[in-house]
Amino acid sequence: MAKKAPAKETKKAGHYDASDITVLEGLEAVRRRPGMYIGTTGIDGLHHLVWEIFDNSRDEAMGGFCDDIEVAILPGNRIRVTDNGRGIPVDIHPKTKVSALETILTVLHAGGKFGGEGYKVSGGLHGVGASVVNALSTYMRAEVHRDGGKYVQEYKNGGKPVAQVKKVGPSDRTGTIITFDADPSIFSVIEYHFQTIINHLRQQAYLVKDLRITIIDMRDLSGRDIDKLDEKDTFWMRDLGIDAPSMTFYFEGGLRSLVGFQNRHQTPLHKTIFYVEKDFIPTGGSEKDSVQVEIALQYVDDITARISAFANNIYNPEGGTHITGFKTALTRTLNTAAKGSGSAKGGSSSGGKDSDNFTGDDVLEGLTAVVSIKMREIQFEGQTKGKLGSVEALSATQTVFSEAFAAFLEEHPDEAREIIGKAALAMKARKAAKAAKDSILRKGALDGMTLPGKLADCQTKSAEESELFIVEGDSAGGSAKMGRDRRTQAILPLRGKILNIERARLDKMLASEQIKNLVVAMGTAIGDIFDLSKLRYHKIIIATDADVDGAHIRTLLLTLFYRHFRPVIDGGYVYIAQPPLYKIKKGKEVFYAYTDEQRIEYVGEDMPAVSDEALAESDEMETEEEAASAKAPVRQAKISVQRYKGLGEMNPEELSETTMNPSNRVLKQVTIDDAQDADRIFDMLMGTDVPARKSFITSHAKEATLDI
Ligand code: 0RA
Repeated sequence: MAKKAPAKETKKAGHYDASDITVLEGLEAVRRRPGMYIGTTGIDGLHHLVWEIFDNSRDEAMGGFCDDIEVAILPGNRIRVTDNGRGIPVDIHPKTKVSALETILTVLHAGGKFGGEGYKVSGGLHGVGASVVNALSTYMRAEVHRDGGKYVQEYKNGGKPVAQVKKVGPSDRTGTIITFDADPSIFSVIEYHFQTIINHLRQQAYLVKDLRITIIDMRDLSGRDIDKLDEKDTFWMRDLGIDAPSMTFYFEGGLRSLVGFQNRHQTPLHKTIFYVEKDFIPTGGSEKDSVQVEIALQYVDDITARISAFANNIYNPEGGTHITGFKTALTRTLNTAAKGSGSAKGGSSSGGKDSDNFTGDDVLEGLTAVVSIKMREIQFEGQTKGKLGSVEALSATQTVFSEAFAAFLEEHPDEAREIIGKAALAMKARKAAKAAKDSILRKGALDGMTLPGKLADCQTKSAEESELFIVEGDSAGGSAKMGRDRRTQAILPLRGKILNIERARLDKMLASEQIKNLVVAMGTAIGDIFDLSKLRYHKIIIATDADVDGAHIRTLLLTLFYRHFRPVIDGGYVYIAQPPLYKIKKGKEVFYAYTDEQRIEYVGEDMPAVSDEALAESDEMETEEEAASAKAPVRQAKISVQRYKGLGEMNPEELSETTMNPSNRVLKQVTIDDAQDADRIFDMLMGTDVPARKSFITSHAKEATLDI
């Protein structure tokens, strides 16, 4: 555990005792597992060392005690960080015999927390402090200017003090200089990237307004410049007059400047950048619970959102509670403002309906914003601190931003008009995009949402129970609709000639309204997005007429299934209905014959089928008895035989009784072999060999009917 040296009474006499051993063990732990403290021992970890030392100076600046920091990369990749703060206290605590300086540089986590009141925000950037840097350095030197003196203490070999801090001369300024050499036995490479340091320090300069930050790369000195380099004799390296690459950042506007910088290549929609900086004290809390909220934003004329989040000057790429609070407040405030301004949302509506409200996404289009909060006892989610977790930051950000942004919109009518107009445009675009998407879906060739109007669907939603009858012709369709069990049976009539079968190719078939209706009714979609689990009927029953046209249609449907919906066949979901060929009446008894053999069985060889006309008349009779008596004089026997040429000739009751009712009907389950045959036949029918086609049709017409 880290010890708080000044608070403990462990020193007696001399410089080393048990507590120092604890300290050395602490630093040794850092050396054993550096990754736990700085993430990696690669190039990122190396740069972390710079950020750690810099953070201490920056915290001094945030406390208002420092306005100038210089980071120098010296020859040999030595880092030197100078600030003009108060200087780390160097007086030896009479009881501990250890200076604040030595504590900060040798005790884990002692950095920013030391001195309590001096810091508003405790903890360095990565919360581990300067002692970690010391532990991972072969050499460290601390130089402090305060109380009229210049004090120095050096450390070697991973943080071991060479001696106590010593006054080496007078000084008329205040400040701290930390110099260190990263340990090459720890880091895989020791070569700082000037640009990486520039980028990080530029960002930090935006976050701490009125702080001047200078970066100097003095690694490549030559001739006279090398002679001038005396790092121990100067306060600011920049004062040596050495010609070295350097940059200085200073942003009066803080986050406001950062937003301007981020928008430098954009076209802003309004001139004034919104800015707020305020301390939020939660109800019932005190000063120490306060959350400092700082936000700047400006809209530009593109559609992406650029929101940067910081907590205690740590960048949070994944946002967190402060961003949640900000977005909520942004959406609400803009909706309220838009309602107040009436015509803002295109003048069509006075608002009130949810659909007229901006969504969270609407108000983000074209937004550049930086949200930065500072608070004590901060909590992050995950190891990398990529996301702020502190819940207090949510209401703090929401409250501070809501108030300030509403006031801004009121005081800046031009900016308000532009911003609300921008969100309104985004809302319009969103609605238009949705409408377009919806209409594409509606128009989509196989959109399962829109069942064809021709389909008389069943009531049940259970696919296992559901049956789809594909019937040939509208008149059969009408009878089937009347004769069905509407709970479980759906009817899809196909028009008599569904296609010019001789010309149609399969891909063209899919473009046909008739086939499309079937595919939509099935629900599975087709091609890449085919999904058997979406099949809406577990029995798909092809009920075509017992003639050549019927055979054609059946062949075509089976080929369609075979080529495009094979799993539907494999699953055993496709059937062929077998309507009867004859209706036979013997007195009051009615038989249906599904084959000629059956007919002969019922009425004998010599009994011819009656004329269609006679029976057609009899169908119009009111009762069976009347019909029978009407025929009696013609037949002389009370036996009549009717041959059905098509399903359309059956009345609803007959169709129901013979073909649809599960307890009477005969269904043939289609096998993959059947479908394959159909596919072959289809090819032949489609073939260019016209004579072969003709001969097949005539010789197989009967078979095509009866073979099923
Ligand atoms: C503790 C107390 C005081 C200043 C500092 C630490 C301090 C630390 C660092 C680290 C880098 N630069 C720094 N500058 C100051 C305040 C002591 C007082 O009241 O004067």
